[in-house]
Amino acid sequence: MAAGSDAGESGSFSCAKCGKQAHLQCPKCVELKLPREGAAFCSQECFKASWSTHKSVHLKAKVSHPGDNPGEPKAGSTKDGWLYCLRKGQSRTPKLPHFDWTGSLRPYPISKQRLVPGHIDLPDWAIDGIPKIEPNSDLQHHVEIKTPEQIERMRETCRLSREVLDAAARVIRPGITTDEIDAVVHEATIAAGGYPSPLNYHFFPKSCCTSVNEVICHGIPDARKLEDGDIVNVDISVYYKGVHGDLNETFFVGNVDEASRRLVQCTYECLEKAIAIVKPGVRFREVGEVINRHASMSGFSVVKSYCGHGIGELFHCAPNIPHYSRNKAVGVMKAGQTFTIEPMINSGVWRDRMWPDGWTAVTADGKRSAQFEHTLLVTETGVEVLTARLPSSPDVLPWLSSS
Ligand code: EYL
Ligand code: CO
Ligand code: CO
Repeated sequence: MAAGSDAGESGSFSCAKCGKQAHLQCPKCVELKLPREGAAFCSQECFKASWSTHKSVHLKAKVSHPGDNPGEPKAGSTKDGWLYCLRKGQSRTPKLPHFDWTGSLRPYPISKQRLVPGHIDLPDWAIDGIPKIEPNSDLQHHVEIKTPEQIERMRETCRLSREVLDAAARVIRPGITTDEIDAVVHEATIAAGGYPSPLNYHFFPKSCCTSVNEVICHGIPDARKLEDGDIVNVDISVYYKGVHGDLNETFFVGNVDEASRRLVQCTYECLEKAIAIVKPGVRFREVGEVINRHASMSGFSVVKSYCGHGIGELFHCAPNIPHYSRNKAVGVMKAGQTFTIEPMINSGVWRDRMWPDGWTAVTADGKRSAQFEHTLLVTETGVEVLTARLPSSPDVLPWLSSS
């Protein structure tokens, strides 16, 4: 991009780079109607030299006023800005797209992107939807051993993530929309000074994932009201103090049938049994054996397309941890590693399909799916569950209730 001449504007500005009198204006700042101060340059050289830092002001402006993004339909053009999501950030449509839906669930319109206040520290995808450090990092191939200082930050962020999930759990009831749950998650996260990691990650439009009934994972919070008898998974990730925490739970909405209750409890037990084997020297591939054994024994199947993952300063990194048996995961666990285990268990076939929105993964047969996730730290003697339930956590998983 080249800076344009400051035609028609009176008043004088100094170059944001060198302080000399400026005659050029950043065209993107003009388009976004940003203050001229800090957007003026004396020369193309100073404009180019400032670009790597200057461009962030455009992105911050877009996050603060996402409704004004060029190319996005204007709010109010259809039903107050509510539109169906179609393909990763590319376009939205007021019409339900054609698809061979596998079950009875359908997408509903989604609300405008939520704002993040300026004082919150942003991960590198917050502005333009593209993670930059993550895909190119060595940590995609080598499992990092965290320092005591990194571990302490992980503890803090994971506890915060747990508190956000608990806030969401407390509002789940028939009649609430998954968008309203997303609002609770978003507000609780920013109130604590964190950034909701899913927001704009690969253009994901919301601050958490809400996966109802046959949705396996990555469901987009939308205008659908939860119904009596639904099951809903809420997946929370928070970025705070430079590290991510990640956990999810599946909740009952009102009165849920016996088969669904068994599925959800079995999925919880799969995660518990997997966590129980975590200690230095154990092969990552063993996790899938334990999970598959318990799920298949109960007559359920294990999703293969989505895996547990390393986590820390990156949202997703090595190791990759499949939840199914006879997997080819490499490596053994070592003290100081942090990763998630997040089994998705189906009541019918293991196979998944993708909705036209490019995110929502559903069961191929339309039967229900459940998931639980924790972020874990391998210790010298075993494992620390960084996202463990707290004394304050709501009593919403009936099989954990004493009476
Ligand atoms: C965003 C991006 C495709 C999440 C997790 C939100 C979804 C589908 C592209 C993993 C990967 C959450 O929480 C996660 N794991 O536990 N992508 C995620 N997105 C997204
Ligand atoms: Co998650
Ligand atoms: Co995860």
